[in-house]
Amino acid sequence: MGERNAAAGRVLIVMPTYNERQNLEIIVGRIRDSVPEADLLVVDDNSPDGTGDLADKLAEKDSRVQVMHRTEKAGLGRAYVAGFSWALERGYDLIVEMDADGSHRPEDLPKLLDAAPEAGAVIGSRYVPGGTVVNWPVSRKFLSAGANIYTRTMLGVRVKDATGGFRVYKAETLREIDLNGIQSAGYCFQIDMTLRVLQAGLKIKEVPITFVERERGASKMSNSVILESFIRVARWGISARLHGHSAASIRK
Ligand SMILES: Nc1nc2c(ncn2[C@@H]2O[C@H](COP(=O)(O)OP(=O)(O)OP(=O)(O)O)[C@@H](O)[C@H]2O)c(=O)[nH]1
Ligand SMILES: [Mg+2]
Repeated sequence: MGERNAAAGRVLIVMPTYNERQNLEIIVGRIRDSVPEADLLVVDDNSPDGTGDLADKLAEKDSRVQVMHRTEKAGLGRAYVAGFSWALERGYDLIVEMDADGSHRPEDLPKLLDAAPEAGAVIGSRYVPGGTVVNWPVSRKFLSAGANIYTRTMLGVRVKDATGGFRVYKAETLREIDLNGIQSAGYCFQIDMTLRVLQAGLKIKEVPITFVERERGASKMSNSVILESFIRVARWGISARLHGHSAASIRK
């Protein structure tokens, strides 16, 4: 494993957190076991439950863990943009997106990293053969499946899990993208990034994962996050179609 990632280059996992105190230590331990050679950046939005302080304590014990403290809850999209810029400034070769709530299993990460050379970005996918979701209520399954079908239809993307947030980007892919131009704050950020990678003319590879519903802490999914996504995707899709394209086929 060490050899593989040494060949692929330096890996940084960017992990946004908001009130994940109950999850953080467990997930960091699992990351250490699964990908010991990767560095981790926790991007905390001043969580009221003290996640940021706990992250500092973990960072004191482990030089591979770093913490970025931001002042207020501004959405996972903004946290990722800040984390990506941090990674590029420090010369990382592969940048990972991963939730702190245990839904993205660190044990799947070696598989995603192995696929990284084949594409501009790798998505850990729930909706390709072999991918699964564990412990989701029917309502949540509907929301996610519906969001993906809507996105694929509106934008003309073939990616099966365009909203998935367990990903690996090559640094050169992130350099091709205007990160500071990204407005999407919530999970719409994932769709935004999918579109931008395709519009840069790069390939996306989907690798099956097992997605597990969080066991501890509260979801940050909200109606406003869903609405943001619905409106932005409609705007991108309709404006591209008015110009006679699908959004994914526009080259930027
Ligand atoms: N820094 C930061 N992190 C956030 C913010 N919102 C969510 N997160 C983190 O982003 C990750 C995903 O958030 P979740 O609440 O699990 O949202 P989700 O995965 O879209 O929804 P569920 O499937 O219901 O869990 C978690 O690690 C959160 O702590 C935010 O505003 N700022
Ligand atoms: Mg989650």
